Amino acid sequence: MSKRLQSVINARGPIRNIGVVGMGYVGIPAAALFANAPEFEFVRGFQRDSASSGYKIAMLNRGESPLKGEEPGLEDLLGKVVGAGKFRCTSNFSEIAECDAVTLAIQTPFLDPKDLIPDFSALTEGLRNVGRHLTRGTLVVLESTVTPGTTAGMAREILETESGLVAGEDFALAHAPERVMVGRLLRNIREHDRIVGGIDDVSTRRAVELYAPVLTTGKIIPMTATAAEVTKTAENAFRDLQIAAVNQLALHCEAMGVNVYDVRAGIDSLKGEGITRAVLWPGAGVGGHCLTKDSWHLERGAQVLGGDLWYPHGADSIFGVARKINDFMPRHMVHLTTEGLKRAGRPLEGAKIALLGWAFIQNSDDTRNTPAEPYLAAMGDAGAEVKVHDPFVDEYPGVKISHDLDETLTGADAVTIFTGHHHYASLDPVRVKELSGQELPVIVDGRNIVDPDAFIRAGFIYKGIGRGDKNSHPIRR
Ligand code: SAJ
Repeated sequence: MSKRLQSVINARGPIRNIGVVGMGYVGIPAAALFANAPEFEFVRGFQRDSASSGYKIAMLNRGESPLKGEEPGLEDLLGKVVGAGKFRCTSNFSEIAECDAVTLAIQTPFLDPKDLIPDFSALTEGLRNVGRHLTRGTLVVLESTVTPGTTAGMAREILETESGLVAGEDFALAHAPERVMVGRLLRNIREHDRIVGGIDDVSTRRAVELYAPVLTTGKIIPMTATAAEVTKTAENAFRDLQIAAVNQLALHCEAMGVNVYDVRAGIDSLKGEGITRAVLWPGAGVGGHCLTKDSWHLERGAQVLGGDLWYPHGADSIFGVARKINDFMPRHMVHLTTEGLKRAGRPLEGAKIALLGWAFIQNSDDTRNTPAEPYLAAMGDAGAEVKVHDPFVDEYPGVKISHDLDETLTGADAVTIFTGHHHYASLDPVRVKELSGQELPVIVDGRNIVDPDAFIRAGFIYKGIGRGDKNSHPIRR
Protein backbone atom coordinates (compact mmCIF):
# COMPACT_ATOMS: atom_id res chain seq x y z
CA MET A 1 0.00 0.00 0.00
CA SER A 2 2.93 2.44 0.57
CA LYS A 3 3.36 2.78 -3.23
CA ARG A 4 0.10 4.73 -3.41
CA LEU A 5 1.17 6.85 -0.46
CA GLN A 6 4.51 7.61 -2.13
CA SER A 7 2.77 8.89 -5.28
CA VAL A 8 0.33 10.96 -3.22
CA ILE A 9 3.27 12.52 -1.34
CA ASN A 10 5.21 13.12 -4.55
CA ALA A 11 2.17 14.94 -5.91
CA ARG A 12 2.12 17.07 -2.73
CA GLY A 13 5.80 17.96 -3.06
CA PRO A 14 8.26 18.85 -0.25
CA ILE A 15 6.97 19.86 3.19
CA ARG A 16 6.49 23.63 3.24
CA ASN A 17 3.56 24.33 5.62
CA ILE A 18 3.58 22.80 9.10
CA GLY A 19 0.99 22.68 11.86
CA VAL A 20 1.82 22.01 15.54
CA VAL A 21 -1.15 21.09 17.74
CA GLY A 22 -0.72 21.85 21.46
CA MET A 23 1.12 25.03 22.50
CA GLY A 24 2.81 23.60 25.58
CA TYR A 25 6.42 23.04 26.63
CA VAL A 26 6.86 20.54 23.77
CA GLY A 27 4.86 22.20 20.97
CA ILE A 28 6.06 25.79 21.35
CA PRO A 29 9.83 25.16 20.93
CA ALA A 30 9.12 22.62 18.17
CA ALA A 31 6.99 25.16 16.24
CA ALA A 32 9.61 27.91 16.68
CA LEU A 33 12.39 25.64 15.39
CA PHE A 34 10.34 24.48 12.38
CA ALA A 35 9.56 28.15 11.60
CA ASN A 36 13.23 29.05 11.89
CA ALA A 37 14.29 26.38 9.36
CA PRO A 38 14.77 27.85 5.84
CA GLU A 39 13.40 24.61 4.37
CA PHE A 40 9.89 25.45 5.61
CA GLU A 41 7.68 28.36 4.55
CA PHE A 42 5.11 28.79 7.32
CA VAL A 43 4.18 27.23 10.66
CA ARG A 44 0.86 27.40 12.47
CA GLY A 45 0.59 26.72 16.19
CA PHE A 46 -2.89 25.30 16.94
CA GLN A 47 -4.23 26.04 20.40
CA ARG A 48 -7.78 25.57 21.71
CA ASP A 49 -9.17 28.95 22.78
CA SER A 50 -10.11 27.50 26.18
CA ALA A 51 -10.52 29.37 29.47
CA SER A 52 -7.36 27.77 30.90
CA SER A 53 -4.99 28.19 27.97
CA GLY A 54 -6.55 30.42 25.29
CA TYR A 55 -4.42 33.32 26.58
CA LYS A 56 -1.39 31.69 24.96
CA ILE A 57 -2.64 32.56 21.44
CA ALA A 58 -2.28 36.33 21.78
CA MET A 59 0.99 35.98 23.74
CA LEU A 60 2.58 33.78 21.09
CA ASN A 61 1.41 36.10 18.30
CA ARG A 62 3.24 38.91 20.11
CA GLY A 63 6.35 36.73 20.05
CA GLU A 64 6.14 36.12 23.83
CA SER A 65 6.53 32.71 25.48
CA PRO A 66 3.72 31.65 27.86
CA LEU A 67 6.02 29.05 29.46
CA LYS A 68 7.13 29.53 33.11
CA GLY A 69 10.79 29.48 34.02
CA GLU A 70 13.93 30.28 32.04
CA GLU A 71 14.06 28.81 28.51
CA PRO A 72 17.32 30.09 26.95
CA GLY A 73 16.79 31.48 23.44
CA LEU A 74 13.09 30.67 23.16
CA GLU A 75 11.62 34.18 23.47
CA ASP A 76 14.21 35.59 21.00
CA LEU A 77 13.42 32.83 18.54
CA LEU A 78 9.67 33.37 18.87
CA GLY A 79 10.13 37.12 18.30
CA LYS A 80 12.25 36.39 15.24
CA VAL A 81 9.86 33.94 13.53
CA VAL A 82 6.74 35.97 14.37
CA GLY A 83 8.47 39.13 13.10
CA ALA A 84 9.46 37.31 9.91
CA GLY A 85 5.84 36.23 9.38
CA LYS A 86 6.86 32.55 9.54
CA PHE A 87 4.83 31.59 12.63
CA ARG A 88 1.29 32.30 13.82
CA CYS A 89 -0.82 30.78 16.56
CA THR A 90 -4.51 30.13 15.87
CA SER A 91 -7.53 28.30 17.27
CA ASN A 92 -8.96 27.84 13.78
CA PHE A 93 -8.37 24.13 13.19
CA SER A 94 -9.74 24.31 9.64
CA GLU A 95 -6.32 25.72 8.71
CA ILE A 96 -4.99 22.16 9.25
CA ALA A 97 -6.07 21.70 5.62
CA GLU A 98 -3.24 24.05 4.56
CA CYS A 99 -0.57 21.95 6.28
CA ASP A 100 1.73 19.43 4.60
CA ALA A 101 2.71 18.06 8.01
CA VAL A 102 0.97 18.22 11.42
CA THR A 103 2.49 17.27 14.77
CA LEU A 104 0.54 16.69 18.01
CA ALA A 105 2.27 17.47 21.31
CA ILE A 106 -0.47 16.88 23.89
CA GLN A 107 -0.07 15.56 27.45
CA THR A 108 -1.16 12.00 28.23
CA PRO A 109 -1.23 11.65 32.05
CA PHE A 110 -2.68 8.67 33.91
CA LEU A 111 -5.95 9.29 35.69
CA ASP A 112 -4.87 6.67 38.20
CA PRO A 113 -1.81 4.45 37.53
CA LYS A 114 -3.44 1.63 39.50
CA ASP A 115 -5.80 0.86 36.64
CA LEU A 116 -3.22 1.74 33.95
CA ILE A 117 -5.84 3.74 32.06
CA PRO A 118 -4.23 6.86 30.62
CA ASP A 119 -6.27 10.02 30.16
CA PHE A 120 -6.17 10.33 26.38
CA SER A 121 -9.08 12.80 26.26
CA ALA A 122 -6.98 15.83 25.25
CA LEU A 123 -5.02 13.81 22.69
CA THR A 124 -8.22 12.31 21.28
CA GLU A 125 -9.73 15.78 20.88
CA GLY A 126 -6.57 16.95 19.10
CA LEU A 127 -6.67 13.94 16.78
CA ARG A 128 -10.32 14.61 15.96
CA ASN A 129 -9.56 18.24 15.16
CA VAL A 130 -6.73 17.15 12.84
CA GLY A 131 -8.77 14.35 11.24
CA ARG A 132 -11.67 16.67 10.42
CA HIS A 133 -9.47 18.87 8.24
CA LEU A 134 -6.88 16.35 7.06
CA THR A 135 -6.05 16.44 3.34
CA ARG A 136 -4.48 13.81 1.07
CA GLY A 137 -0.70 13.57 1.26
CA THR A 138 -0.36 15.11 4.74
CA LEU A 139 2.04 13.69 7.33
CA VAL A 140 0.65 13.36 10.88
CA VAL A 141 3.14 12.86 13.75
CA LEU A 142 2.38 12.12 17.42
CA GLU A 143 5.04 13.61 19.74
CA SER A 144 3.21 12.88 23.00
CA THR A 145 4.35 9.96 25.13
CA VAL A 146 1.77 7.26 24.46
CA THR A 147 1.12 3.63 25.29
CA PRO A 148 2.85 1.44 22.68
CA GLY A 149 0.34 0.60 19.94
CA THR A 150 -1.48 3.95 20.11
CA THR A 151 -0.14 5.48 16.87
CA ALA A 152 -0.96 2.48 14.68
CA GLY A 153 -4.12 1.81 16.74
CA MET A 154 -6.33 4.45 18.34
CA ALA A 155 -4.69 7.45 16.61
CA ARG A 156 -4.93 5.84 13.18
CA GLU A 157 -8.59 4.91 13.75
CA ILE A 158 -9.61 8.41 14.82
CA LEU A 159 -7.77 10.09 11.93
CA GLU A 160 -9.28 7.67 9.38
CA THR A 161 -12.80 7.95 10.80
CA GLU A 162 -12.75 11.75 10.91
CA SER A 163 -11.10 12.24 7.51
CA GLY A 164 -12.47 9.32 5.47
CA LEU A 165 -8.85 8.85 4.32
CA VAL A 166 -6.68 5.76 4.82
CA ALA A 167 -3.41 5.90 6.77
CA GLY A 168 -0.49 4.50 4.80
CA GLU A 169 -2.33 5.14 1.53
CA ASP A 170 -3.75 8.68 1.62
CA PHE A 171 -1.73 10.17 4.49
CA ALA A 172 1.49 9.36 6.32
CA LEU A 173 1.45 8.62 10.06
CA ALA A 174 4.39 8.46 12.50
CA HIS A 175 5.51 8.77 16.11
CA ALA A 176 8.50 10.98 17.04
CA PRO A 177 8.61 11.11 20.86
CA GLU A 178 9.72 14.34 22.56
CA ARG A 179 12.81 14.18 24.77
CA VAL A 180 12.76 17.71 26.12
CA MET A 181 13.56 18.79 29.67
CA VAL A 182 12.37 22.01 31.21
CA GLY A 183 15.09 24.68 31.05
CA ARG A 184 16.74 23.09 27.98
CA LEU A 185 13.83 22.83 25.50
CA LEU A 186 15.48 24.26 22.33
CA ARG A 187 18.82 22.60 23.06
CA ASN A 188 17.25 19.19 23.65
CA ILE A 189 15.27 19.28 20.37
CA ARG A 190 18.37 20.34 18.37
CA GLU A 191 20.94 18.14 20.11
CA HIS A 192 19.25 14.92 21.24
CA ASP A 193 19.05 12.12 18.68
CA ARG A 194 15.47 11.95 17.37
CA ILE A 195 13.59 8.65 17.29
CA VAL A 196 11.30 8.71 14.21
CA GLY A 197 8.91 5.81 13.61
CA GLY A 198 6.34 5.52 10.79
CA ILE A 199 3.49 3.04 10.39
CA ASP A 200 5.28 2.16 7.14
CA ASP A 201 8.57 3.02 5.41
CA VAL A 202 7.12 5.87 3.36
CA SER A 203 5.70 7.48 6.54
CA THR A 204 9.06 7.09 8.27
CA ARG A 205 10.89 8.74 5.37
CA ARG A 206 8.39 11.64 5.29
CA ALA A 207 8.82 12.16 9.04
CA VAL A 208 12.62 12.18 8.61
CA GLU A 209 12.15 14.99 6.03
CA LEU A 210 10.25 16.95 8.71
CA TYR A 211 12.72 16.56 11.60
CA ALA A 212 16.14 16.50 9.90
CA PRO A 213 16.25 20.30 9.30
CA VAL A 214 15.85 21.20 13.00
CA LEU A 215 18.61 18.90 14.32
CA THR A 216 22.10 20.30 14.85
CA THR A 217 24.20 17.63 16.61
CA GLY A 218 21.28 15.21 17.00
CA LYS A 219 20.88 12.36 14.54
CA ILE A 220 17.68 10.74 13.22
CA ILE A 221 17.09 7.16 14.43
CA PRO A 222 14.41 5.61 12.19
CA MET A 223 12.27 2.63 13.24
CA THR A 224 8.61 1.54 13.28
CA ALA A 225 5.98 3.64 15.08
CA THR A 226 5.42 0.99 17.77
CA ALA A 227 9.16 0.56 18.33
CA ALA A 228 9.39 4.36 18.76
CA GLU A 229 6.61 4.26 21.38
CA VAL A 230 8.39 1.44 23.21
CA THR A 231 11.73 3.30 23.04
CA LYS A 232 10.30 6.43 24.65
CA THR A 233 8.45 4.67 27.46
CA ALA A 234 11.34 2.27 28.05
CA GLU A 235 14.03 4.96 28.25
CA ASN A 236 12.18 6.44 31.21
CA ALA A 237 11.26 3.03 32.64
CA PHE A 238 14.97 2.18 32.66
CA ARG A 239 15.80 5.41 34.53
CA ASP A 240 13.04 4.65 37.04
CA LEU A 241 14.48 1.12 37.39
CA GLN A 242 17.99 2.43 38.03
CA ILE A 243 16.68 4.74 40.74
CA ALA A 244 14.63 1.89 42.26
CA ALA A 245 17.70 -0.35 42.32
CA VAL A 246 19.70 2.16 44.36
CA ASN A 247 16.68 2.88 46.58
CA GLN A 248 16.40 -0.85 47.29
CA LEU A 249 20.14 -0.93 48.01
CA ALA A 250 19.70 2.04 50.38
CA LEU A 251 17.06 0.12 52.36
CA HIS A 252 19.36 -2.92 52.51
CA CYS A 253 22.24 -0.72 53.67
CA GLU A 254 20.11 0.74 56.45
CA ALA A 255 19.26 -2.82 57.52
CA MET A 256 22.94 -3.83 57.48
CA GLY A 257 24.31 -0.72 59.22
CA VAL A 258 26.15 0.51 56.11
CA ASN A 259 26.43 3.91 54.41
CA VAL A 260 24.87 3.45 50.95
CA TYR A 261 26.91 6.38 49.62
CA ASP A 262 30.14 4.56 50.44
CA VAL A 263 28.78 1.49 48.65
CA ARG A 264 27.65 3.64 45.71
CA ALA A 265 31.13 5.17 45.36
CA GLY A 266 32.62 1.69 45.60
CA ILE A 267 30.39 0.26 42.87
CA ASP A 268 30.94 3.33 40.70
CA SER A 269 34.70 2.80 40.91
CA LEU A 270 34.41 -0.31 38.76
CA LYS A 271 35.41 1.07 35.34
CA GLY A 272 36.80 -0.37 32.14
CA GLU A 273 35.97 -1.77 28.76
CA GLY A 274 32.30 -2.64 28.48
CA ILE A 275 31.73 -2.25 32.23
CA THR A 276 28.65 -0.18 33.15
CA ARG A 277 26.95 0.15 36.51
CA ALA A 278 25.04 3.48 36.24
CA VAL A 279 24.37 3.65 39.97
CA LEU A 280 22.08 6.62 40.46
CA TRP A 281 21.08 8.35 43.73
CA PRO A 282 18.78 7.04 46.47
CA GLY A 283 16.26 9.48 47.86
CA ALA A 284 12.90 10.34 49.39
CA GLY A 285 11.04 9.28 46.24
CA VAL A 286 10.53 9.82 42.50
CA GLY A 287 8.25 12.59 41.25
CA GLY A 288 7.74 14.42 37.97
CA HIS A 289 5.39 13.53 35.12
CA CYS A 290 7.80 11.38 33.10
CA LEU A 291 9.08 8.57 35.30
CA THR A 292 5.88 8.27 37.33
CA LYS A 293 3.81 7.35 34.27
CA ASP A 294 6.02 6.05 31.45
CA SER A 295 6.64 2.62 33.02
CA TRP A 296 2.86 2.13 33.23
CA HIS A 297 2.49 3.12 29.56
CA LEU A 298 5.10 0.45 28.74
CA GLU A 299 3.37 -2.16 30.90
CA ARG A 300 0.00 -1.37 29.39
CA GLY A 301 1.42 -1.65 25.88
CA ALA A 302 2.77 -5.11 26.65
CA GLN A 303 -0.55 -6.19 28.12
CA VAL A 304 -2.73 -4.68 25.39
CA LEU A 305 -0.50 -5.75 22.50
CA GLY A 306 1.19 -8.74 24.05
CA GLY A 307 -1.65 -10.97 25.12
CA ASP A 308 -0.30 -13.95 27.05
CA LEU A 309 3.19 -12.83 28.02
CA TRP A 310 5.88 -15.45 28.53
CA TYR A 311 7.45 -14.18 31.73
CA PRO A 312 7.16 -15.62 35.22
CA HIS A 313 3.38 -15.88 35.51
CA GLY A 314 1.98 -14.07 38.53
CA ALA A 315 5.22 -12.18 39.03
CA ASP A 316 5.19 -8.42 38.77
CA SER A 317 7.13 -7.06 35.82
CA ILE A 318 10.43 -5.57 36.96
CA PHE A 319 9.23 -2.11 35.85
CA GLY A 320 6.13 -2.46 38.02
CA VAL A 321 8.26 -3.52 41.00
CA ALA A 322 10.54 -0.52 40.39
CA ARG A 323 7.54 1.81 40.55
CA LYS A 324 6.48 0.20 43.84
CA ILE A 325 9.93 0.61 45.37
CA ASN A 326 10.15 4.27 44.35
CA ASP A 327 6.63 4.93 45.62
CA PHE A 328 7.61 3.25 48.91
CA MET A 329 10.34 5.81 49.65
CA PRO A 330 8.03 8.59 50.92
CA ARG A 331 6.52 5.94 53.23
CA HIS A 332 10.02 5.08 54.40
CA MET A 333 10.49 8.75 55.23
CA VAL A 334 7.42 8.34 57.48
CA HIS A 335 9.11 5.36 59.15
CA LEU A 336 12.35 7.29 59.68
CA THR A 337 10.44 10.25 61.14
CA THR A 338 8.48 7.95 63.47
CA GLU A 339 11.66 6.12 64.56
CA GLY A 340 13.50 9.39 65.14
CA LEU A 341 10.69 10.84 67.28
CA LYS A 342 10.50 7.57 69.22
CA ARG A 343 14.23 7.85 70.07
CA ALA A 344 13.51 11.42 71.20
CA GLY A 345 10.73 10.06 73.40
CA ARG A 346 7.96 11.74 71.41
CA PRO A 347 4.90 10.25 69.68
CA LEU A 348 4.05 11.13 66.08
CA GLU A 349 0.60 12.28 67.18
CA GLY A 350 0.78 16.00 67.89
CA ALA A 351 4.40 16.30 66.74
CA LYS A 352 5.39 19.47 64.85
CA ILE A 353 7.14 18.66 61.57
CA ALA A 354 9.05 21.08 59.31
CA LEU A 355 8.88 19.61 55.79
CA LEU A 356 11.63 21.16 53.66
CA GLY A 357 11.14 20.90 49.89
CA TRP A 358 7.88 20.50 47.97
CA ALA A 359 9.21 20.59 44.34
CA PHE A 360 9.80 17.10 42.87
CA ILE A 361 13.35 18.00 41.83
CA GLN A 362 16.13 20.13 43.28
CA ASN A 363 16.39 23.88 42.58
CA SER A 364 13.11 23.90 40.61
CA ASP A 365 9.53 25.04 41.18
CA ASP A 366 8.09 21.97 39.39
CA THR A 367 5.78 20.16 41.80
CA ARG A 368 4.23 17.53 39.51
CA ASN A 369 3.69 14.24 41.40
CA THR A 370 5.92 15.44 44.24
CA PRO A 371 6.85 12.56 46.62
CA ALA A 372 6.36 15.01 49.51
CA GLU A 373 2.57 14.83 49.00
CA PRO A 374 2.05 11.22 50.20
CA TYR A 375 4.33 11.98 53.16
CA LEU A 376 2.25 15.03 54.10
CA ALA A 377 -0.95 12.98 53.85
CA ALA A 378 0.46 10.18 56.03
CA MET A 379 1.67 12.69 58.63
CA GLY A 380 -1.77 14.29 58.68
CA ASP A 381 -3.41 10.89 59.16
CA ALA A 382 -1.07 10.21 62.10
CA GLY A 383 -2.08 13.47 63.76
CA ALA A 384 1.21 15.32 63.22
CA GLU A 385 1.22 19.03 62.42
CA VAL A 386 3.28 19.80 59.31
CA LYS A 387 4.58 23.15 58.05
CA VAL A 388 5.91 23.10 54.46
CA HIS A 389 8.79 25.21 53.14
CA ASP A 390 10.02 25.57 49.57
CA PRO A 391 12.03 28.57 48.30
CA PHE A 392 10.97 28.03 44.67
CA VAL A 393 7.32 27.03 44.98
CA ASP A 394 4.76 29.79 45.55
CA GLU A 395 1.58 27.77 45.79
CA TYR A 396 0.07 24.29 45.56
CA PRO A 397 -3.64 23.43 45.80
CA GLY A 398 -4.58 22.70 49.43
CA VAL A 399 -1.06 23.14 50.79
CA LYS A 400 0.29 26.28 52.50
CA ILE A 401 3.88 26.74 51.39
CA SER A 402 6.20 29.13 53.23
CA HIS A 403 9.28 30.91 51.90
CA ASP A 404 10.34 31.73 55.47
CA LEU A 405 12.72 28.98 56.61
CA ASP A 406 13.19 30.27 60.17
CA GLU A 407 9.45 30.51 60.69
CA THR A 408 8.98 26.96 59.35
CA LEU A 409 11.70 25.60 61.65
CA THR A 410 10.42 27.40 64.74
CA GLY A 411 9.08 24.93 67.31
CA ALA A 412 9.71 21.89 65.08
CA ASP A 413 10.09 18.54 66.81
CA ALA A 414 11.37 17.06 63.53
CA VAL A 415 12.83 18.50 60.31
CA THR A 416 12.46 16.34 57.15
CA ILE A 417 14.32 17.20 53.93
CA PHE A 418 12.44 16.00 50.83
CA THR A 419 14.07 18.03 48.04
CA GLY A 420 17.76 18.68 47.55
CA HIS A 421 17.39 22.45 47.12
CA HIS A 422 20.81 24.07 47.59
CA HIS A 423 19.38 26.23 50.41
CA TYR A 424 19.21 23.17 52.68
CA ALA A 425 22.86 22.21 52.27
CA SER A 426 23.83 25.20 54.45
CA LEU A 427 21.43 24.51 57.34
CA ASP A 428 23.29 25.40 60.56
CA PRO A 429 22.64 22.64 63.15
CA VAL A 430 23.04 24.99 66.14
CA ARG A 431 20.66 27.54 64.65
CA VAL A 432 18.11 24.88 63.65
CA LYS A 433 18.20 23.45 67.17
CA GLU A 434 17.71 26.91 68.69
CA LEU A 435 14.72 27.54 66.43
CA SER A 436 13.24 24.14 67.29
CA GLY A 437 13.41 24.93 71.03
CA GLN A 438 13.66 21.16 71.65
CA GLU A 439 16.05 19.25 73.86
CA LEU A 440 16.36 16.47 71.27
CA PRO A 441 15.08 17.59 67.86
CA VAL A 442 15.02 15.10 64.97
CA ILE A 443 16.37 15.55 61.45
CA VAL A 444 15.43 13.18 58.60
CA ASP A 445 17.53 13.70 55.47
CA GLY A 446 15.86 12.33 52.33
CA ARG A 447 18.54 13.59 49.91
CA ASN A 448 21.82 13.18 51.87
CA ILE A 449 22.30 16.92 51.73
CA VAL A 450 23.40 17.62 55.37
CA ASP A 451 26.36 16.33 57.42
CA PRO A 452 25.03 13.72 59.89
CA ASP A 453 27.90 14.21 62.40
CA ALA A 454 27.39 17.99 62.59
CA PHE A 455 23.72 17.47 63.54
CA ILE A 456 24.46 14.60 65.93
CA ARG A 457 27.12 16.72 67.67
CA ALA A 458 24.61 19.58 67.98
CA GLY A 459 22.25 17.20 69.83
CA PHE A 460 19.92 15.99 67.07
CA ILE A 461 18.50 12.54 66.52
CA TYR A 462 19.62 11.87 62.95
CA LYS A 463 17.95 9.60 60.38
CA GLY A 464 18.89 9.46 56.69
CA ILE A 465 17.87 7.41 53.65
CA GLY A 466 20.54 4.73 53.23
CA ARG A 467 22.55 5.89 56.25
CA GLY A 468 22.73 2.55 58.06
CA ASP A 469 26.04 3.80 59.49
CA LYS A 470 24.36 6.73 61.34
CA ASN A 471 20.71 5.87 61.91
CA SER A 472 21.37 4.26 65.32
CA HIS A 473 24.01 6.75 66.48
CA PRO A 474 24.69 7.34 70.21
CA ILE A 475 22.63 10.29 71.46
CA ARG A 476 24.63 13.44 72.38
CA ARG A 477 22.84 15.60 74.96
N1 SAJ B 1 15.67 11.03 41.22
C1 SAJ B 1 16.23 10.23 42.22
N2 SAJ B 1 17.48 9.72 42.03
C2 SAJ B 1 18.19 9.99 40.88
C3 SAJ B 1 17.61 10.80 39.88
C4 SAJ B 1 16.34 11.32 40.06
O1 SAJ B 1 15.61 9.99 43.26
O2 SAJ B 1 19.33 9.52 40.77
C5 SAJ B 1 14.32 11.55 41.41
C6 SAJ B 1 14.28 13.07 41.40
O3 SAJ B 1 14.42 13.59 42.71
C7 SAJ B 1 12.87 13.33 40.85
C8 SAJ B 1 12.60 12.13 39.94
O4 SAJ B 1 13.54 11.12 40.32
O5 SAJ B 1 11.93 13.32 41.89
C9 SAJ B 1 12.73 12.41 38.44
O6 SAJ B 1 13.96 13.01 38.25
P1 SAJ B 1 14.61 13.12 36.74
O7 SAJ B 1 15.99 13.62 36.92
O8 SAJ B 1 14.41 11.85 36.01
O9 SAJ B 1 13.79 14.30 36.06
P2 SAJ B 1 12.52 14.23 35.10
O10 SAJ B 1 11.39 13.52 35.71
O11 SAJ B 1 12.29 15.62 34.64
O12 SAJ B 1 13.01 13.32 33.87
C10 SAJ B 1 13.32 13.92 32.64
C11 SAJ B 1 13.12 12.87 31.57
N3 SAJ B 1 13.16 13.53 30.28
C12 SAJ B 1 12.20 13.26 29.36
O13 SAJ B 1 11.30 12.47 29.55
C13 SAJ B 1 12.32 13.99 28.09
C14 SAJ B 1 14.19 11.81 31.64
O14 SAJ B 1 14.13 11.00 30.44
C15 SAJ B 1 15.56 12.40 31.71
O15 SAJ B 1 16.51 11.33 31.88
C16 SAJ B 1 15.62 13.32 32.92
O16 SAJ B 1 14.68 14.38 32.70
C17 SAJ B 1 17.02 13.92 33.05
O17 SAJ B 1 17.98 13.12 32.93
O18 SAJ B 1 17.10 15.12 33.33
